[in-house]
Amino acid sequence: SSSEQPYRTAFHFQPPQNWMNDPNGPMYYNGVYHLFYQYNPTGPLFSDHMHWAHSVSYDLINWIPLDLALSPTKSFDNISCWSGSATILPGNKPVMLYTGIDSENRQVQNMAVPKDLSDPYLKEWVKYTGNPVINLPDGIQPDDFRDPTTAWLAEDGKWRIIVGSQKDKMGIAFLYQSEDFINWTKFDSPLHKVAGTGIWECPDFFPVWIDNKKGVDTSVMNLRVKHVLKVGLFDYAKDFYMIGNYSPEKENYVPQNELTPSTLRYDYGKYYASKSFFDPVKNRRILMAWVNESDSEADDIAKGWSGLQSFPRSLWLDQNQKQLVQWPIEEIEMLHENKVSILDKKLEGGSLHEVVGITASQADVKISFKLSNLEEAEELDPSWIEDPQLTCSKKDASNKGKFGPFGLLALASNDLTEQTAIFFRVFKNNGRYIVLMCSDQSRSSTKNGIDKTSYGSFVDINPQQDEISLRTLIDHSIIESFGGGGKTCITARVYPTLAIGKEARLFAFNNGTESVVISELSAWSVKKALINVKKTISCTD
Ligand code: DQQ
Repeated sequence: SSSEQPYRTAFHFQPPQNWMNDPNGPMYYNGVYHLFYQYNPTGPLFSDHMHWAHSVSYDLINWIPLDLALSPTKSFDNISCWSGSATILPGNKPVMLYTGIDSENRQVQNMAVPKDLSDPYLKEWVKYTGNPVINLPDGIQPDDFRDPTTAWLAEDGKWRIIVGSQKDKMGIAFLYQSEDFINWTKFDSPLHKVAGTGIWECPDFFPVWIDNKKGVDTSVMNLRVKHVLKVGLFDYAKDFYMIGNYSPEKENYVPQNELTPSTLRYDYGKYYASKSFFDPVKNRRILMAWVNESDSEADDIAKGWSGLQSFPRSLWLDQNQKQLVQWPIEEIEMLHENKVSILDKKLEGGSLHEVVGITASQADVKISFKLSNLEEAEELDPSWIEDPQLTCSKKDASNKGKFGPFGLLALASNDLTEQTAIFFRVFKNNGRYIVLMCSDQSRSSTKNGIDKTSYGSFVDINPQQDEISLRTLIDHSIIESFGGGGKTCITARVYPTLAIGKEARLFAFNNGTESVVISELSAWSVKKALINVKKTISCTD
């Protein structure tokens, strides 16, 4: 029941029990969305024998659980079936490439196809008997070669994929080509590589339109697109991305921003091993990611499960062409109820305003703030820029500034001892203004033994012109926040002990000395979705 399992989610994807990590092979096929994921069917911790579990959906909200799609059974994958991606081949034929850990403990790339294309759910998957289709390259360690991407079709009529790797701490995206999806040859130069970044996990490579928010199918190549290369840096457990130009003639990728630990990230909280796919129904690119736990292994064993998928986001290139923008998919509106709104409400320095009338443990909240007299803002100390996450933990929600901290207190207990604060602070910097966004978990739970690290980053908005907006999805133990219309995203895991279920409260707060105006707040309760609930047919039905 929910009182024994206060951290299970209502609209974030999770299996009924056990360990889940990366999303695998997400795709749309013949009216159905498919999500496969890394799964340990035997318990709540990661295992030496990973499987692909499988669920399908008609709306990306409600999910039907199916049998395991891939299990470690053959010499080419009998230790584990690790992450991989889907490609829809001409003639509307889906195919999966995935990493197998073979009987010799080597990472190799394998292929699998649906057994029966007329089965609407593609329940059974057949491994190609000639696997592996790609062996370990010379000079690469056997455990440093994994996570093939969705393929794109080049103008020469051959497919391309990249596979993540490293050599001497140089992160590498190896580039392969194939005419038939079975025989693959490696290009001498990788698509991209960066020294010192360690292994690149779950790379993703896809085009985005330079001038609109729609999605682009993975093989589209023209002057109106730029290409995103996303890599998961294992050493940081974060997904970083570059935006740049891919030139198929030269088979290389020239990013406009280099990959460093302080470069662009999909999300500045917990968000890893993400994968995107093109949704032809709504012409958008959808992104999902693994959001792991912040509690202890003992906690995971006690609750019997570990890991969530982020709520699906659509993503596109920002107008300034320098970063991506992400936003929860519009299907969330199917689950909205009890809308409450507030207009033009002044929040004095040091004040709170409770949002009543919704279920605060299961909510979707949009709030925007208007600031005047910006000249009063605090002067920025340049050292605060280098590491915004650190700045957020030093200047936490209790640290009074001038403009900020102001934002939301989510999953707050009656006496406010428990609260997760998602907030902004505005600084003056050489006559201009910069906006810091933080998610402060330090008071999220009275429980110990939980990682309560604060997260933060800057939001590329100009408060002289724009309102400062925040959207936050709250779902029992996950809080996903989108600042500046999705320019900066922060996902956190929290485990309140008092602010659970009906006890949880939600506030707008301003702990700065300057007042701010809530120009608009809209909040909804979010209904429970049907996620991986096994339908049992009984006589009383
Ligand atoms: N998880 C998979 C790997 C991948 C890693 C194994 C990323 O294929 O590199 O479960 O979380």
